[in-house]
Parts: sequence; structure tokens; C-alpha cells
Amino acid sequence: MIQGCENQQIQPLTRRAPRVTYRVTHPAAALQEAGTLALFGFGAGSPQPADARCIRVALESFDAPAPMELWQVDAPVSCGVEGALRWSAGGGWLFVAIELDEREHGGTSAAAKWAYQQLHRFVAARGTQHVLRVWNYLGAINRGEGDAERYKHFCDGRAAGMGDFFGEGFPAATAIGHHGDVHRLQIYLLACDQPGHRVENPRQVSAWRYPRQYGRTPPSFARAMSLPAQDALAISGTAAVVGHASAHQDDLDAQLRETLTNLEALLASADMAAGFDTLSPLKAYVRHAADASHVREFLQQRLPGVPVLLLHGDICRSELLVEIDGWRYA
Ligand code: 3EB
Repeated sequence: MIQGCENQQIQPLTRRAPRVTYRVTHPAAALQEAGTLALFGFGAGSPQPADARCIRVALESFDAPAPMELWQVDAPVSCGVEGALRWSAGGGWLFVAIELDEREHGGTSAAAKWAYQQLHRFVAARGTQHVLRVWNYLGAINRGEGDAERYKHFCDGRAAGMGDFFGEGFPAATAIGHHGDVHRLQIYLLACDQPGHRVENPRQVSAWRYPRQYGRTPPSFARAMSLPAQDALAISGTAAVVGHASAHQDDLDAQLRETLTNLEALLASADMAAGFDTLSPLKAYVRHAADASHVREFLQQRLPGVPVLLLHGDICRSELLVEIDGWRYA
């Protein structure tokens, strides 16, 4: 008997994770490859092609020549510009970036609020409403004491702009201070038409439960996000935080070791095999330029073969010297 299609079991498409790679390449060649969703250059000297998929991240690379970061999906990609937003989409995935001058939006907190409102309005309207991973770069992130610190204002505005959009749980995220124009706020994200699975680190208090000493508004992010097909883990900025406290003040090696322990705890928490490999691109954000070569050597020894992009950036707690984020494919 021939079954009508109304009787067929339609399997929902599972969205294969975008491939993230670092490459020393000419941007035009990378943009011409099939499925290129986004292309990132790092630092003021990086190429800036006039293509909505290209972002120049305001963090200087410690590598010369600086590699570019490439995101690729298994589908045709379309892209465009809408107001302050640049976007690209394909195969159920959406990349959106916003870049603005805080002074034009009433300061750090108001700018973050406005940016997040723009971003979630856009993703919701496109049906790719599951925001899985967000990167935030602001200038002078540690300027100001206590509650007056710029990072704290950013956290206020981010939470206000998110509103109840993340009622089911926060995306994975990174928030790093750049050394470019202090008023420049850059945010970009990866969203999907299917939800991911949030992962927390049992060694750490969830960021949104941090006690009051870390600010009025706890940081709104998940420690990691397993992508819809569970074929990759998007790992948030991870540092030497144990419980809610920063560990190993003034001890770079101990912070690095603690950070790697936190990364392994996240893999275990996501039910993934231990370890990172040649397909697991990581970024290490290093506060002091003088520490960069030591961080590189440490990671080459502890994570041989793992692609690591070393970037000059400030971690949102001034006592933290290094932070690592990235991807692990299953
Ligand atoms: C920490 O564990 C370090 O505010 O989005 C890491 C990742 C950190 C993301 C954010 C902050 C953020 O609390 C800081």
C-alpha cells in the first residue's frame, strides 16, 4: 500500500553546527567559499571588506600574520544591513552584529540596552529566535570603581535590553574589554531556528546567581551552549573562577591551570569526551601583552595541536589575567 505523505513521519531537520576555523587567508577567497556565514578580522590592521558578513573585532591579535576566523554552514547564505545591524543567514542559522558609539545612545548602560533590544527584535522577526551564543566587546571595561565600573553598567544595560526575551535561559557569552576607541561597543551573536541546550559548570556558581558583591545586575550568560544537533559545544568565556570567587590572584600559571580545569568540567557537564583537539578552535584573551608568549607556550604544551587565537583583551574582573572561550565539536 502506498502511504500518503500525511502519514509519513517527517523528521525535523537537525541543524548541523557551523564550522569555525582560523585561517591566514585573503578575505575575498574566504567570502567566495560556499556557506561562509561570517568572517572576522582582529585588530585595527585587519582587512575590512565591504560585505555584511565581515566584522573587524577591536581586539589586537598577538599572532603575525593574524589569522581570520571563518564561520561556515552547509547551505546558501544571504546577508544584508538593516539600520545598525549587519546580518547573514543560511540553513536555519543567523549571524547578527551591531556596532555603535555609546555616546550616541546615552552611555554604556543605555547603549547596551538599545543594542540588545535591536538584536532580539531582529532575531525574533526572522524566526531564528534561539540565540545560542553572544560576544560582547567594550572599551575600558574595568574603568570605574566598584558599582561604577563600566562592565557593571554594561551588565545593567544588557539585562534591561534582554527583558524577558531569555526567560527560558541565557545564551552562552563572552564579554571582553578592548583597547580601541573607548566608546565603541561591538556585539555579535549566533542564533538558530532550533533551541540549544544550556550547560552550567558544577565548579562555578551560575553567573546569573553571583552575589551582590559583583554588581547590581548579575551577568546574564550560560557557561556553555550545546548546539541543536548536540554536535558542538559553544563555550563561554571561562576564567579562574571557582564558586563565585576569582582564584589565584597575581598567579598567571595557576589561573591558566584553573581555567583548563573549568573547561574540562564543562565538557564533562555536557556529556562530551574529555580534551580538545585540532578541530576545537579556542581564543585566549590576555590582559597584559607581556604575558602573551607565556600563555602561548603554556597552551601549546597543555593543548598540543589545538588552534588557539591569542588576543589582547581585558577580562571583566580586574584580577583575572586570562580567559578562554571557543568550540568543541562532538
Ligand atoms: C566569569 O566567569 C568571568 O558578562 O558575558 C565570562 C563570560 C565572564 C561572559 C559576560 C563574563 C561574561 O564570571 C567573566
